[in-house]
Amino acid sequence: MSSTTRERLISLLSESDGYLSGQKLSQIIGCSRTAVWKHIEELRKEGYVVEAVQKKGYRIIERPNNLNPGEIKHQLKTEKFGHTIYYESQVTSTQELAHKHALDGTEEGSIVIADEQVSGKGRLGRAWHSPKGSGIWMSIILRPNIPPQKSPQLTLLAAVSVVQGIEEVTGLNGQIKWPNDILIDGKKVVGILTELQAEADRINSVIVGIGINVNTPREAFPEEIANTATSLKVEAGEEIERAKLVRAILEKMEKLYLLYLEHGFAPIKLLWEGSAASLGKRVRVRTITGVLFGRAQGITEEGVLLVEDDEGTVHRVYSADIELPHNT
Ligand code: BTX
Repeated sequence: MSSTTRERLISLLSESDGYLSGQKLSQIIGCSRTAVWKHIEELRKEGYVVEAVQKKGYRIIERPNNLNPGEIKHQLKTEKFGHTIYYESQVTSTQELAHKHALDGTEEGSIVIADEQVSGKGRLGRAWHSPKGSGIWMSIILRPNIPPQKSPQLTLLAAVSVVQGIEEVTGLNGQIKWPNDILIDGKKVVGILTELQAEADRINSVIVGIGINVNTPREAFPEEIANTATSLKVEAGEEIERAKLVRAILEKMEKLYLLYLEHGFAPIKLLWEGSAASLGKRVRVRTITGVLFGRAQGITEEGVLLVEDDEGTVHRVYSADIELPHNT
């Protein structure tokens, strides 16, 4: 079944109050009733429970917890974000694929999303554990007209959007650890990786990669992250609908992105500070040049972290890993 027919069928059945007859569906979609029936069978194979009642028609009574474009687009309230979706059941890394689509000129707000990544990327060549079916592994393509040195601000913007999306869908309160981790109860539930396609003074595209442990069971984390990672399901105590969370994040992110383009970083900075885990606290800062201890004072208008050491010198930290007191 072509993905557009599937998307149409899912949204028609989802938006209808009651049953929709095979005849009506075939008229709207423009295919035979037998073709509609075949499409319904395909949906069932994907995990939809579709009730069929004689003389009335079809009705979806249960949806699978999947990330198919039709599921994400159903009820998506954005102008642009998520309107083009490249979905794959398995990829090496959604970042890799997003770079290709960005080069090919895909529209701003396009997303690449996968059910599984076999070599998910973290920062600095690290790996991101991205098992099948339990997370959100997604890359969003942006084309802001800003100088390349401002691009770290988009990582912070993405972090705020994800915190807002998580709160709306699960009620959980994420805390942002500068620059790109979201923690719940001190454990990492989200990682964000921002990459650029740019010339010296001009951005062609920014690829914002977001990895969220959504329904990962506690025991499914590999040993090396078992004590530092958590999932929304573990924290909320219930299964979370992934497509709904993707929608919420896209909606929040589009709003903040438009605000950012119009008013700059200042309003984003305020929101970011409101969810920051490290501000005012003693932190250990690991950069490529060494380790620094001090108090995280805040972030600058550019998104740079300010850390005051024990001698009272304030350091500007552009890129580093931060450790908070309870895990130092
Ligand atoms: P990071 O370098 O800050 O974090 C990577 C570190 O986090 C790893 O070294 C490991 O200790 C730990 N870790 C690995 N996997 C997980 C996990 N699932 N949950 C919690 N902790 C973990 C963070 O990098 C940026 C991650 C971005 C991931 C997204 S997914 C979509 C997109 N595609 C892609 O390949 N990467 C991004």
